[in-house]
Amino acid sequence: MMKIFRVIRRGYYICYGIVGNQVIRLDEDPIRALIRYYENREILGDKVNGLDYQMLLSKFEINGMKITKPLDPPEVWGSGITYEIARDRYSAEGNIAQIADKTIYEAVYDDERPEIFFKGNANRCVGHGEAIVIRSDSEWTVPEPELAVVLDSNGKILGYTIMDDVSARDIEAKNPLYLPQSKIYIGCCAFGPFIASPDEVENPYNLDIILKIYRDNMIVCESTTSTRKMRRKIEEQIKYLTRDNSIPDGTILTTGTGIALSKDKGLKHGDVVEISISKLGTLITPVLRRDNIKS
Ligand code: DO4
Ligand code: MG
Repeated sequence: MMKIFRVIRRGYYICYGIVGNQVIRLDEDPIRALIRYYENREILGDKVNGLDYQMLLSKFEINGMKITKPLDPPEVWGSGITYEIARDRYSAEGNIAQIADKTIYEAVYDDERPEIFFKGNANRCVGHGEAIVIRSDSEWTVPEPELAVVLDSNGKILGYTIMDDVSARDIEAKNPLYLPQSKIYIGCCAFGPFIASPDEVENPYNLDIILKIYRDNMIVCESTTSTRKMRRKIEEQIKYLTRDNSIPDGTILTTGTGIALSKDKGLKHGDVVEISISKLGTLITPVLRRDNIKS
């Protein structure tokens, strides 16, 4: 059982593994370390004493070490409308396109083929304690708290993590052809705080997900769901992602949201989003609005 996290210190990445109570400074990059662990349960590195990992997660930065995203995903993909509630909420917002007598969201929910979309790459993602972004042209951007899997190039699950599929819902609601603009931009995606090896999680279909949004230190939105409600199984999502499509080692697939916030629950500049998933910890990210960021 292993968890991997990464820090930046003096401009360099350092990658750590947690095995039981031991912290190990890993000898290789996190994707190689996850593959090695997956293939033969081996971890290369040296034990470290005195690194208070829990403190680092709660303070984001200690002793010149700043926690960051646990790896640099070469590609991030998303699945959509994998929960009934997402189908219903997405279908209810505005003048939604139809296929025959169903909204496009009802149609994709019922179809054999899932919705799979490109979400970005490493430079669009942030980690624990780093800011997610509201686009300057969006008035309704929401967090989507999701279980995500880290894959190798054969589609094998190397690990699990929390992902926030931050989405400019108004842009997609206006016209579904705008989906890439609602989903892909700098700061559109957060994940971490760590990657857990599959044996840490055991059953990915029994995890509680809690979302909290803080504004001026008060909770302004709180919602919960469980991966028990995921209708589209992860293996099925991976099957479609990898069909006639090669993915590099370390690709992340985020498995869809079971919490779909309405228009009055959109994010605002200065909010803080907190997402917890059983066995995967808590991912905390401040929120910046692009046109409020001073360059
Ligand atoms: O087109 C809709 C995207 C839905 C989505 O991201 C989700 O269900 O999580
Ligand atoms: Mg999503």
